[in-house]
Amino acid sequence: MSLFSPSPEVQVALAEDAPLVALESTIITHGMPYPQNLEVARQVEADVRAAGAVPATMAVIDGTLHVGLTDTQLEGLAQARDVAKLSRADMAACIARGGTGATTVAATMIATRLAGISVFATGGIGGVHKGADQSFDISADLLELAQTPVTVVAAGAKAILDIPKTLEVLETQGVPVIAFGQDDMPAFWSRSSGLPAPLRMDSAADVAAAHVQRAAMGIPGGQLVANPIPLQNEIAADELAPIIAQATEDATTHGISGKGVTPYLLQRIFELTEGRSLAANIALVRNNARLAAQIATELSN
Ligand code: PSU
Ligand code: MN
Repeated sequence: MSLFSPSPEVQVALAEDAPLVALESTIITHGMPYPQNLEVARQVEADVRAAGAVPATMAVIDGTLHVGLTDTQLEGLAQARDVAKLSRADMAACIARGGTGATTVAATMIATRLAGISVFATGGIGGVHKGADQSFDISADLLELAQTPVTVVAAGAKAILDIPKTLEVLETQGVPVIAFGQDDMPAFWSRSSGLPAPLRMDSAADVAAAHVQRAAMGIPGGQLVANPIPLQNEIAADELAPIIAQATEDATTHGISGKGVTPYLLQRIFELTEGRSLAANIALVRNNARLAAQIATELSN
């Protein structure tokens, strides 16, 4: 039984050991509104190609785990409503049932490993939510980073999360958190969270070398590369703070829990910033895709 279906382009790249960059699909179905989600998904794939690598967007469609999507499949996902959000817990069940779903960071990492790909680009990872001492809401993304050997390029964790606690969990789980080109941990829409990152690297070659070293030593798990949003696209943290507080309060008022929390907060912040959060989000995902392509190129050399 073949566990996944590569697109023709991905199949060729895998056979030739060409650089590949995995991309997730929850950002398309649950992270951005249509039609911007489709435009971004296409643009990010184009960015990966322009940087000399092959994009592999992951999704489960009618019971098949696709590694690399056709444009028709991408469009179908972008327009679909009520698509399942698949993480480590539900991806296998969805496939077994013949269902359709978008992959989160955790599920995309699993697909990435199955396909033999090493690098994955996204916007932001899930983490420890504010109020986690009561809700226990900690994203499966953190535990996936601890066990699946994929280098994930993200713009840090969103300020909707408790960033200090997210860093603590990553440290406990033995996940290298690498700020790229600066000392501070980035915070998604803002270049700095005000907290120092545990590690700093300044070149794609260094990130690739650390990935190889970890594998050679048999240390399970991946690396998180926290790549700051480009300066011209940044939204100041103090400007966002009241908006995030409002969105978080609204989530509590409406009794949102479990898988619904992150999509609800993203949608609410989009509304409250009148779409400005989206422009920044798009810029940082593209920036991450370009860095991931460089890391993948270093790894294939
Ligand atoms: N953070 C973002 N944008 C996103 C997500 C997280 O800034 O689109 C998505 C990713 O797919 C991530 C998932 O893996 O939300 C985390 O969901 P949860 O918090 O339910 O684990
Ligand atoms: Mn959660």
